[in-house]
Amino acid sequence: MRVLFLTALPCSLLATISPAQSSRVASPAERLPGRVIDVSVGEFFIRAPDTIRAGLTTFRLHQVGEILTNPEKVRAGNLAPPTPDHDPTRAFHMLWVTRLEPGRTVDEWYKAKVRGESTPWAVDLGGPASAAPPGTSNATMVLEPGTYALVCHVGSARADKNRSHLLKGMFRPLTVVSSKSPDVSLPRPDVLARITLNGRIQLSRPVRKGRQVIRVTNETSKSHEFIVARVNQGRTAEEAIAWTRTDGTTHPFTGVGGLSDIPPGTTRTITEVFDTGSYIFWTVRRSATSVAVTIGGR
Ligand SMILES: [Cu+2]
Repeated sequence: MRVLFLTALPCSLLATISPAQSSRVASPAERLPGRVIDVSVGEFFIRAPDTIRAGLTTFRLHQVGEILTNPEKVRAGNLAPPTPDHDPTRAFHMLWVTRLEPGRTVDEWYKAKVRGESTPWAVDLGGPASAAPPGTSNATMVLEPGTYALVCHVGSARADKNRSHLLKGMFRPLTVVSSKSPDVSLPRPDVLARITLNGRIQLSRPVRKGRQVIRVTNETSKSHEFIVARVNQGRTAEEAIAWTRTDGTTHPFTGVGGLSDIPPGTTRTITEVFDTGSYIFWTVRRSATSVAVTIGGR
């Protein structure tokens, strides 16, 4: 596993808001693997437990900031161009789980980030991407005992550090304590998604309607995000892949899940519930690195 530096963090998800359009089916279809840890994110905070047990863990991410309380404002703001006074991505949050080497503290890690220092003793494990409320996103991984930081790195890759959610306070410590008999077996996947050369995505089989466990493996030497979005009604997958914020149209897709980051050579699992319709998966939202997925009626 390699260390992920902030400047290399992908943040291309950040244009996925669209009018509320839930593609989710209610539980029990949304049951998640392992111990489920609910994490809520808003401007600019992370709410989560302080301590959890080691083993198979699913982080379930809830957006509770203005995207939930004032979606019209966020939608308009997201379509407006960035200026020194306006950050179109201020209300979009993802989660990165970072494990610190023994003896290191989250305070020490944050101070290093503020100073712009590298932290080779902090290992990024990725986490869930963003989903439009009321949907949630999730990421499943096996956690060892130790000290962790939960972080939102949105905006951190930009030269303008005024937009860094981390520097605005979006981090918190998490202690993982040992468990007597931790569950460490990953859930059986319905679909394997391989990220190959230059971020291309290869799926092992068609994605089906309903609950799908997708195991994503990054076979490249670079970090990649893996985004799952639903194509909005009346729009097409091709339009969604090609769309830019300056097109003068509303968003053609809605974020439903995925991963903020998959470090090189690692595997992460997501659980999504698909309804009939069109979806796109991408590492970078371009035709070469996106896959259109159509879910039939049965
Ligand atoms: Cu954030």
